[in-house]
Amino acid sequence: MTETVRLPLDEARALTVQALSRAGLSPEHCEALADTVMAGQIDECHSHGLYRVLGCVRSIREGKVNATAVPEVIDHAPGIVRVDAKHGFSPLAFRLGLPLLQEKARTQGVAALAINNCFHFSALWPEVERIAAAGLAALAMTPSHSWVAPAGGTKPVFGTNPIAFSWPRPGPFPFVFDFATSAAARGEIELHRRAGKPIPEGWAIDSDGLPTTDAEAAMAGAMLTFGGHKGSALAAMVELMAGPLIGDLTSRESQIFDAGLGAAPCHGELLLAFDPNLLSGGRATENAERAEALFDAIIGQGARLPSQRRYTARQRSEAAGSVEIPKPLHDDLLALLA
Ligand code: NDP
Ligand code: PYC
Repeated sequence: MTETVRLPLDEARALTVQALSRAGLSPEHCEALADTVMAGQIDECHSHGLYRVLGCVRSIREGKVNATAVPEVIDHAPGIVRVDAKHGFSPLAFRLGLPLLQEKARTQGVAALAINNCFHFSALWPEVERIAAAGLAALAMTPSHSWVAPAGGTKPVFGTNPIAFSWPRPGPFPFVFDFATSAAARGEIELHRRAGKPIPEGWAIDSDGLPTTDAEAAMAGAMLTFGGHKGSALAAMVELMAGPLIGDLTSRESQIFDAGLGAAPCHGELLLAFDPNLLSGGRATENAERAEALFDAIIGQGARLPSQRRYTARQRSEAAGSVEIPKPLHDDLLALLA
């Protein structure tokens, strides 16, 4: 079993900020990235928690990321906010575009936030949760690098292309799901490789197109979509909606842009926000009750809602005031300060 290290929350955050800052990232980006990776670690989303700091630092050192980028928020149309991330990381761009997205959704019923030219490394649930906290429903999607074969094929075309959705509920925990359209996130395979563990069958094929449970061979071959042709079609939708639709790169184009450097994917992200009150003709309260009845019907039979595991983990981490990470990861993070 891998040895672990327990870090107080403030120490984990300080380590994150120091590592990113040492790599040359501006204070505004350091804060936005630290919030994102700490949220991931607190919710025990290990593939998108502190582990991501390693990839972010590598991306900065490779010289592709604009570490001091100041995102530009553009009031593009009555229902569209555009944020040009100027080749910086996405969390700050999201943070700066969010207020105008919320304002537009409340006025128009529906609004889009198109983030362009961003390096994207994070989970999407922190973003859709923020939108739900403002009483709005949300959808978010983004491509990545072309690592995933289409159903029926053997060569990578799609990214791991996550889709996230949120629905505001009474209390602090909205209904949220957030999943890769591949059988698992790339980060999960990377964590298996780091731990020297095989991956489950059905996640990937090797470079000869044969099923593999070897994480290294999977990363050199192609990942598989979840649900066969269904995940494949959703992955194509994400490519189109968060790529050409908003004037940004597909996962294949992002991979070419990377030129083998192994930096975080660079492309766009599309977020949509919906005002339940305007869209229901002012009957938001009644309709929220009907939504709660739906959730009751799910939970009432012993099924769990997506994000329930995360919310339980969050309560556990907050009560402990600390997070637990593998010792090899802690060592790698400390090495970034040397
Ligand atoms: P998982 O398969 O671990 O989980 C997907 C979703 O399903 C979560 O909302 C999860 O909730 C929920 N879920 C899992 N099991 C159950 C269950 N038994 N009943 C009900 N709901 C369940 O996620 P992925 O590996 O697909 O993705 C992990 C993360 O990687 C995502 O946050 C995603 O945004 C990120 N990612 C980011 C990319 C990028 O380009 N930026 C690319 C690909 C992925 P819970 O968390 O509570 O278990
Ligand atoms: O885990 O697939 C992934 C991923 C890609 C970009 C960020 N996370």
